Amino acid sequence: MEKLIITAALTGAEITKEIQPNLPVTPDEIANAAHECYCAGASIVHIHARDEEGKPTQSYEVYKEIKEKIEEKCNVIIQPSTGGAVWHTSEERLQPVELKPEMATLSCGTCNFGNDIFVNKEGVIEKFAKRMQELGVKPEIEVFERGMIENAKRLVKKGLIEPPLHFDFVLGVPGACPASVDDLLFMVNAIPADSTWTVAGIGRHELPLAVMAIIMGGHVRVGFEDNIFYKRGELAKSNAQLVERIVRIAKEIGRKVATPEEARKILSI
Ligand code: KMH
Ligand code: ZN
Repeated sequence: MEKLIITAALTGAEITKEIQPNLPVTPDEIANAAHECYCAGASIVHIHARDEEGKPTQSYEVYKEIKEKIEEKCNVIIQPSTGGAVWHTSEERLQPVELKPEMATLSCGTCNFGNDIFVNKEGVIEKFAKRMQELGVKPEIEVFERGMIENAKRLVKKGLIEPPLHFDFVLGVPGACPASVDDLLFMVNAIPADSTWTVAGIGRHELPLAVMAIIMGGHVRVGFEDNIFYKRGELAKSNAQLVERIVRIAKEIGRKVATPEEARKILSI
């Protein structure tokens, strides 16, 4: 089995310091959290930027500062979000791709997102894919619903993304695909055979789906964007604490953890 790629989704766009006081929001906090997660065993950090008031921003400048600060500390794969927050315009969302990071997310469809709608029209998805292709940025295809896999396959047919594809199944978002074992299998069985995949279980689904992925040969995403608790009723101390647990479980199950260099090879970056 391939080594395990652990992604740390450090901040997200929805969580606040009020509900998770250890949430990294400033560029320094995000870079420190990225470094801690790298030291713990993460090979990818998924980044959402915040402005000086702590609100989600897709500002090129803020992402640049975060990227530079992380690069000063370690060679972890930096994966900015192009999803941003549900209220960002597509122009805002695309800005961090201009930094030519090794990877960026590419959400491949529209879905309910709690009481909001996360809008990704076909034309916007294609525009994002094209720009990533032009700049040599590897897309991580974010899948919140089954149909999004078909949208990604259409992008391949149109020559806008190239196999091997890398998928992230985000399961358990209220209003989108739930997070049962059957849901995960349904997704995994629908992707092209040469693809790689990771799973991001939301809230209490994070840990069981991560364990499933470790066993199945998939990869794992954990972090405050998806889940702020270490266990029921107990907030996590840091993103790194969540990464450390995955490393321990992987070791117990006999799955080795990938370094960033190994992750680059697995993902054909
Ligand atoms: N914040 C969500 C609306 C991504 O990073 O690409 C979208 C999201 C996906 O988090
Ligand atoms: Zn995200």
